[in-house]
Amino acid sequence: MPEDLLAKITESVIGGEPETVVALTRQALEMGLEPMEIINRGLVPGMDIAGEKFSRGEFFLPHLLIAAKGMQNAMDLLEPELVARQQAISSVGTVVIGTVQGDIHEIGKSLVGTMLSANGFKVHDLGVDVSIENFVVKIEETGANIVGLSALLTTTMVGQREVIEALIEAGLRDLVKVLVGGAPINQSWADEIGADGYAEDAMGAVQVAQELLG
Ligand code: B1M
Repeated sequence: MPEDLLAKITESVIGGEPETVVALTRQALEMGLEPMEIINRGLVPGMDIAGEKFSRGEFFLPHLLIAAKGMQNAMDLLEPELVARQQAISSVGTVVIGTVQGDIHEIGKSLVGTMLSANGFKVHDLGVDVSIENFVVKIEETGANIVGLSALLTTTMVGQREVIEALIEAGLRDLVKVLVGGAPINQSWADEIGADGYAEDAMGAVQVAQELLG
């Protein structure tokens, strides 16, 4: 049953069993489950529960790391499937994406990058803990239409504002749309810092990016 399999994926993410996560993810694909369904109903709930346990002091950093390893290994399997399922469209725009300075959370940012790429955007992923200068330099170098700024911590979300300020200073603000996201981010924060768009998840990011480029 797909429900049972998704529940087992969730459990094995929480239980810190990366090899089982990958084996079950492969099984789910073979059963015909859609990659986004496996991500949203199997893997992400596992990460959320691991995060909640961490907040309650039941889990420590090594638990989060091993849970993340399970999800990342499963994503290695799912990413080519995600890309293959989308229609190849000629490039609809260029995106520079990264997680802001001081923040090393990678999985959500990478998923957003993969979905943008699968939907025809040319994506330059700068990785995590990206300095303000690196964002600016890459935007100049690539002539990107959109910059995607991910932040997972309340202490690093201010980095999104700092990138916007640096873009204004560099005279690039009118040339590039700013898309922000990450667990602590919401529309009112995006409005407050003068971002052009906010998305709650990876599919939402694709939709907003498409809207931003008209
Ligand atoms: Co961290 N961590 N973590 N962590 N971690 C959170 C974010 C936390 C909520 C856990 C908790 O306490 N409940 C908490 C933040 C609290 C806060 O600030 N309010 C937290 C903390 C406190 C920390 C540390 C400070 C812990 C410590 O050291 N004491 C530390 C900080 C390190 C740093 O960055 N400097 C830390 C470290 C880590 C690990 C390294 C162990 C690991 C990351 C490993 C890795 O990425 N390679 C980790 C993990 C795994 C998590 C949780 C459990 C899961 C994050 C994740 O990957 N989710 C997380 C709790 C949680 O989120 N439930 C937590 C799955 C992923 C698909 O979702 O990243 O939300 P997400 O991305 C979504 C959306 O947010 C959105 O779309 C994505 C896909 O749908 N989105 C965008 C993301 N970016 C977007 C960009 C967009 C648009 C949408 O446009 C550009």
